[in-house]
Amino acid sequence: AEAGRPHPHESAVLHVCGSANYTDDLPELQGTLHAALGLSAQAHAVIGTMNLERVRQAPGVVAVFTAADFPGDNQCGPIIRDDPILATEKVHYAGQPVFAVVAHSHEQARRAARLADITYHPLPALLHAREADAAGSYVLPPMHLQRGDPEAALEQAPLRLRGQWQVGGQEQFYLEGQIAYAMPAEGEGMHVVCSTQHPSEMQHVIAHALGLASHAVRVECRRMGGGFGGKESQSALWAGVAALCAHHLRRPVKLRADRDDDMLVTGKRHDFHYDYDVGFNAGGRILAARIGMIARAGFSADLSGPVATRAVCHVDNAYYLSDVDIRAVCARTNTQSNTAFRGFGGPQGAILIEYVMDEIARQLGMDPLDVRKHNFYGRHDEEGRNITHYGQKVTDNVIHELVAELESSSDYRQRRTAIAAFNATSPVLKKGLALTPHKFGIAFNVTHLNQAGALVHVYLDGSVSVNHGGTEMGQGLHTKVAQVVAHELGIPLSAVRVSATDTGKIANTSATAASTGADLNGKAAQDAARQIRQRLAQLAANRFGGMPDQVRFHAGTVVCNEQRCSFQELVQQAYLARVQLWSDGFYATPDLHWDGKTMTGHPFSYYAYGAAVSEVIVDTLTGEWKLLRADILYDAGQSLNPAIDQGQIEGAFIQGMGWLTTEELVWNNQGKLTTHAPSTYKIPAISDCPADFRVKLFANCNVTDSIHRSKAVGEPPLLLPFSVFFAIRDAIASVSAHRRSPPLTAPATAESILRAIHAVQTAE
Ligand code: MTE
Ligand code: LUZ
Ligand code: MOS
Repeated sequence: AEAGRPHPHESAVLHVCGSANYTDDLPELQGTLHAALGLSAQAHAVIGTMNLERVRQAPGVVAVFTAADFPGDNQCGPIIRDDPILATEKVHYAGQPVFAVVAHSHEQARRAARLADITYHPLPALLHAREADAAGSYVLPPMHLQRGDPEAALEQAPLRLRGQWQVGGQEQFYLEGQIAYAMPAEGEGMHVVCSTQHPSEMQHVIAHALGLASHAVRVECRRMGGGFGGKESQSALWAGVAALCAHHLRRPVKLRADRDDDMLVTGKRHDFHYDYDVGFNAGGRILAARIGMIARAGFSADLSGPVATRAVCHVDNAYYLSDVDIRAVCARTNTQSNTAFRGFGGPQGAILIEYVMDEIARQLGMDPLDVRKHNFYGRHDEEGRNITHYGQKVTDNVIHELVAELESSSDYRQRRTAIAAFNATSPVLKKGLALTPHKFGIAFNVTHLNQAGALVHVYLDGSVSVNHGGTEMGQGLHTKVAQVVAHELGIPLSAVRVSATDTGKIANTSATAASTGADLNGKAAQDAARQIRQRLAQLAANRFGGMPDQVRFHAGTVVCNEQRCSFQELVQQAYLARVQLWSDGFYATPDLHWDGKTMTGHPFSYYAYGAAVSEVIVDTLTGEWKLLRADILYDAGQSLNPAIDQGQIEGAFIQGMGWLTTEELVWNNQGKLTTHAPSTYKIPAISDCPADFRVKLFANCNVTDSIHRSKAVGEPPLLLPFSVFFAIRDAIASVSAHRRSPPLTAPATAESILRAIHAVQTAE
């Protein structure tokens, strides 16, 4: 059985040998030209005059295009049409693309793009989320969710905690930048190879931009060097510009973003700003909560609506909140349009309640773990305390068992004591410890996106080609889907190959996002493979006698009525008998619904649980710190591939740790992003991984009928490094012998850590 085995990533050897092809590695067609973008120098302005003569005259330049050159819609907004591909009369953020220049070489195009002479009439710019909120500047109407009587419950609560907090944004920092290579096809057609999580959306944007029917546009992606949400909607600008240039010039045009341009142009994870008011009892149990969240959307809506919705649906994290009032707004600021990033608002929702848990514990002098446990959703066999604030019943809760196992396997209590002893005799270096859990809802919260298609082709030599709507960004989706098909047909994994994602093969696909890639495409591919297996089983039963459903497919052999033949022999017989050896497959996740007005329903198919314990050491004189050890227990259900899942968990953990610690986005007071390269924006390095890193999968089986009863793993582990942040906070609190609660905002950079240390010291 191929499902469930720790096979290496299908491209692992190619990856490490440097021979896996990314978009920029494709051999260039003869006559290929290169484009670059001219960016707005201002955060908010009316464009006065745009003199592009010097750009046109620059060496190697072939053409210059602006918004006026779109035969169709100059538009790449994924949901709302507020996102021009190239700026029109106004610019809305510093870095917004205003024109494209095409030259013989990449370098010539980039040099020419700097020569534009554009005059601007500046408009007032809103740069901060709170400032935009105060001005009532939003990209979407506010969201509101209420359950119970939070007003009364807050009044009656014996203890109360009010405050504000914030968490920063995060650049996706995919190693392969945004890129699109557009090749004119016969007639007016266009073939675009690009780095995207959403080929169908690219097809639609290009078709609309060029005024073509969708059938004239084909978009293809073999793999990405990372997407992390940043190529869900925002690959469209690059695909749209490359296609525009290729359309007019009838020559192949490649647009490859330089890292600085990529960071200046594209949106990031939304920074969130919170106001909370929580009532609780002396045991630390939350009785009521009023929570306001401001998500900084940037200049346009993009995916901010579903991001804020996911944040609202994750403020509970693993905790039962009886009476709540939650408001969320998407603030319009004159900055990049923030977009999907691993977790998609879920981390920003959940970390607020974890901050509240930590605050309550510090106020009550309790171990934060005990406060957390006291607030968990009820055990799965327990009625009451198991309906989320948005009305979905939690039927698969394993957080009690999972946290108990991790608490014990990580020696949490013993280490807590040892750390207290260490801190008592260490004046400068302080250690901290934290355990944080997560519960993450799996499914697109936009119900109709939960569908997928696949094609399975069986060739006469018994080898199998699979195509499905999902994209490969390093997460191992193609490996998992190939495993599902190999399992279904009872053949070795080496007999199955997944080909590039292609809009010409599967139509109307959803983005590979919301961690649903394997859930959706695995089921669709299983459906296709199953149909072929059933035809083959019927044939075998006809030949050998017996019932079709008793035919067994295993390890490349077919057994029927005590006779056996190879899979390949049966395939050849099927061909001669004129039996169809390929099939399509389709899947739509059942039982999902959502009412956007009341923010209630059943948006998720199931929940993925996990928990982590982190131990850090902080230098209280410099603010430097190190993660000494991390223990993780993650619920992947019956994992489709434990090796790949472990990689996803490790990667997400370190990526989330970067978000909450060293990665800081800084805009100057003119609205220019000053951290637009790795020299000023610090992502984690291999040296930041803990020397002692213990990742385990929790023994579980999905109660929902997911693909082979597995659970998604792409995004949820990004919530595990909350434990790193709270361990740092714990270390800082020890400076005041845990009498003060450190005012630590995220990211906990060295500066932020020093500020918090200073605050607890001066309060003493
Ligand atoms: N892993 C790698 N190596 N590269 C990526 O870009 N993206 C993450 C996650 N893991 C990503 C990754 C995000 S944001 C999502 S939504 C999921 O993978 C998408 O893939 P899946 O649904 O197949 O898990
Ligand atoms: N919802 C969601 C979405 O939960 N995750 C996503 O990535 C997404 N993308 C687009 C629209 N809704
Ligand atoms: Mo992932 S943020 O859903 O692409």
